[in-house]
Amino acid sequence: MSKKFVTRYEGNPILTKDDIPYPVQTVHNAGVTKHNGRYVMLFRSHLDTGRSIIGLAESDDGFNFKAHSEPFMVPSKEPIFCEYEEFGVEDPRISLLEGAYYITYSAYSANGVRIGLAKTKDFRTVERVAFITQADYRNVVLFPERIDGKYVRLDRPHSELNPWSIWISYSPDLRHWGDSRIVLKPEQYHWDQAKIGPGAPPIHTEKGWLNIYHGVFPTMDGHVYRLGVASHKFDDPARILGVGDRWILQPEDPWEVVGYVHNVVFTCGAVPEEDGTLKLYWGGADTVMCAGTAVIDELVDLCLTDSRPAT
Ligand code: BMA
Repeated sequence: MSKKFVTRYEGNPILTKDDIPYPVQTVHNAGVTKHNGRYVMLFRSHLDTGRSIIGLAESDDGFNFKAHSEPFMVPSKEPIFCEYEEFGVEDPRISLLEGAYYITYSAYSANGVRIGLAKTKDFRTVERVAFITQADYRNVVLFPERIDGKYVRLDRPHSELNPWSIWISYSPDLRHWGDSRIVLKPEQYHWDQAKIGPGAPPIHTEKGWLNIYHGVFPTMDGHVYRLGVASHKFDDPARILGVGDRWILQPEDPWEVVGYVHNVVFTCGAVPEEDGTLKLYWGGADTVMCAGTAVIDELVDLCLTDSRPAT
């Protein structure tokens, strides 16, 4: 039997639409962080219009979450923002950066999909900061600290010519981004051959930044979404130290195999713990939220010792 890198929580799924006090069709693709010793989850929900909003749930142990009575983010009514998020807000990622929690989310409108940046200190109020990409971007994760004085992110533009790949970009102020370079591409005839994208915000480890990303494989029965890992050099994250050849998680539980979109495990968040493990969170079949644990060193070793080419 091949090695299991992620141990699923026995109580999965940890959050479903039945746990939400307002009407939603799904609970999936959540960013998770710790705030004042508690776990805070921002989850995406489809409404019965097919558009998405973002809800908030909290937990003491990282597995048993209770949702707040109201959504946390719905499409903005404010000028500029309302033009670009009318069709919904999706797939939030949370990074604690210099004392504030920054949320990157996909904003959908007739103008396409682009990335919004929002900010909160307490998860009670939230303010929009700016749109930080043009259209045709999803899956943006911020590094949790400045590197060489600059803010850094991994992003995933989509274009027709290039296979959808992971890029890196830099900013002096979190609003203006540039110096973009491609760092990680799908590998041909491999589990992540169709497209890849950043998943959880990068995690600081002793051997570089751990990047848990999603990769997609096309089959006659539709696309399969799985998760894999890459390690980036600590002081120069444009340099990849290794990319794990094997996936770390694939759809296996019934609620990952069947749902709103079949055969999907999709992460937007992982929380590192002091004991060297991390809690990994993923949406199952775009329908429910699931959790599991992994040993950080094992994920890093997979990147460094059993690697496939990065580009
Ligand atoms: C991607 C995004 C995700 C979703 C995944 C599987 O393109 O839309 O939000 O989880 O597809 O449907």
